Amino acid sequence: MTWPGLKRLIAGIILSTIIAAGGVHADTHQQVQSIEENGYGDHPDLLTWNKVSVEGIILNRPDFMSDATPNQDAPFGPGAWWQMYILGEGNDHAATAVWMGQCYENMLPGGGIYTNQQWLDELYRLSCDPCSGYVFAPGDRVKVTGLLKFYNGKTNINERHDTDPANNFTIELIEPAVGLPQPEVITFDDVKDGNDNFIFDPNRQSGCEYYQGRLVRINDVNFVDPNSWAPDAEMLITDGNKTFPLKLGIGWGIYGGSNNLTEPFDVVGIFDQEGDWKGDYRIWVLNYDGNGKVLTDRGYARYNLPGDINKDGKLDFTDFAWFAERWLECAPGSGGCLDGS
Ligand SMILES: [Ca+2]
Ligand SMILES: [Ca+2]
Ligand SMILES: [Ca+2]
Repeated sequence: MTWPGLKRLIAGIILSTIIAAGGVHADTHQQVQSIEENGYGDHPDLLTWNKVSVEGIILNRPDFMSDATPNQDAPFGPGAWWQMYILGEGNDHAATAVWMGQCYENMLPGGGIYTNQQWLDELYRLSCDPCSGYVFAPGDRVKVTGLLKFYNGKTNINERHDTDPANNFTIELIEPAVGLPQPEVITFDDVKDGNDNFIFDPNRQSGCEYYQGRLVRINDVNFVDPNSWAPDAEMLITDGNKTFPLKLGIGWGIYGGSNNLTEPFDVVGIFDQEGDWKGDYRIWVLNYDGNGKVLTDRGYARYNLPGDINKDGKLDFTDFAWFAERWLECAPGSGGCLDGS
């Protein structure tokens, strides 16, 4: 071989070694969420065992979205489950949900069930960066690597409902505390047509698909039925003309049970889809800080009254009853309570 030929060979070997060391390249969230005309996902790795990586900003605290308390004996469905949304940045106008459950056997025979301790270990593994031990929070920039699975309108990263460690996904820190972006302001007309039906664009350039998974704000709305407020409740908001589904999370500002919003109010939440591939969109608000004007959690309350559990600015029997009702409850993994349980 001539010297120039040998040089090209060496350069080629070095280059391919660098590429191999780089591991899985990151897909955009737009690539992962891409769909066919009927709304079903069309990413090629929905049909392979290749793990896919995406990068973006953590949008939510999983514990405000679902109750992940271990329950290995859950009779139906996944029992305990956990979900985190990862938001694309820059031109990557999409987002991907990362999901797992404890009792896959109820969902997919052969999928297995995590024991309560295994489930807690899995959640702990996913709650912090594997190298540094840094504990994740909303606003962190991370890289998620795992298998893709389409579910009810979204392409998720999950374990394909199998406890086999080969199906694990990983979350790695890229940069801590980058911060949450400002929500994108939308109107009912952006996502609902003249007949109050969801606008569905399979190219995902407009309508509901364009906002799926994104942090959005919708201003000047009323509840259709304010009395349906409850943790995890499905509500409806309206501008007096069109309506949109709103799902409340289980953040403890919502658990307190207080709806003190002055109508009309604004909403900031995650634009989600779960159900029909071309419909069943909703805005998911995971917590409420009691501010009275915007249904969202800005991270601080309207009043600074220690012990005001439902954040209504009053320390009264409601707070006491809430406290008394849960006296001596303790969270799994907290080391047990005074009564030794
Ligand atoms: Ca969709
Ligand atoms: Ca696993
Ligand atoms: Ca109170």
